[in-house]
Amino acid sequence: MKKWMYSKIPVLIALTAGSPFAVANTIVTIGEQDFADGSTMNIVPFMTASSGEPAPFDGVFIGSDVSGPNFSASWFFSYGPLINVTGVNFILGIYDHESAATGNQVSSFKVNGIDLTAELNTLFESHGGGSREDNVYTLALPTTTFAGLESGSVNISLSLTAPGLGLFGETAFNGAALDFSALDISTRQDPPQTVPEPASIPLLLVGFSALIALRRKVA
Ligand SMILES: [Ca+2]
Ligand SMILES: [Ca+2]
Ligand SMILES: [Ca+2]
Repeated sequence: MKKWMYSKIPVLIALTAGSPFAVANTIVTIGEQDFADGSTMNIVPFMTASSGEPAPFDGVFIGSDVSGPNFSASWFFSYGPLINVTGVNFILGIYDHESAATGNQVSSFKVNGIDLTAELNTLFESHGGGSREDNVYTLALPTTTFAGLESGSVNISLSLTAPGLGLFGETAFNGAALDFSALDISTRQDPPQTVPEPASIPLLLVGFSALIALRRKVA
């Protein structure tokens, strides 16, 4: 009768896992944020706080709730070209836009000519917008805007419409003012292409597999 005995030593394989790509954030801002979301103040403190910042973020009230016209402004971000944009947040601090009034207050919003009126209006209607209220909104821009954002030149245009809000209810026009605006741009950082990669050393540890046979002879 024969009896075989053998032992196993596990075979260890260390996989060379690919390291995830790093992500960098580029933040460009026009004007400076003077008020937190939900702040309510009269026009004079608002104008004073933003005085001296670049137009249209210089505290000047654009249009008029009572006599018109409606708010309309455009501004321009300029920064160096970027590559591999993976996400962009558009951030806006705006005063007295009055989305709390009935209907939609955003009549037009474009980023490099791409119409995002509905997207910004949904955000405006989601909260804030009381009379003399300053709100800060963050809108994640769709991928259709990324090519333009990689160019480093971004035109923003925003127009509002009535009704606004006044002491005696809704108004025939809707003026507003701007506190600040920013773009928070995420880019994927690929490994440098000019540096040769170190020789890949696959960590393959082959364990020993021993087979020990004991042969016994039964007498
Ligand atoms: Ca509204
Ligand atoms: Ca207004
Ligand atoms: Ca400001």
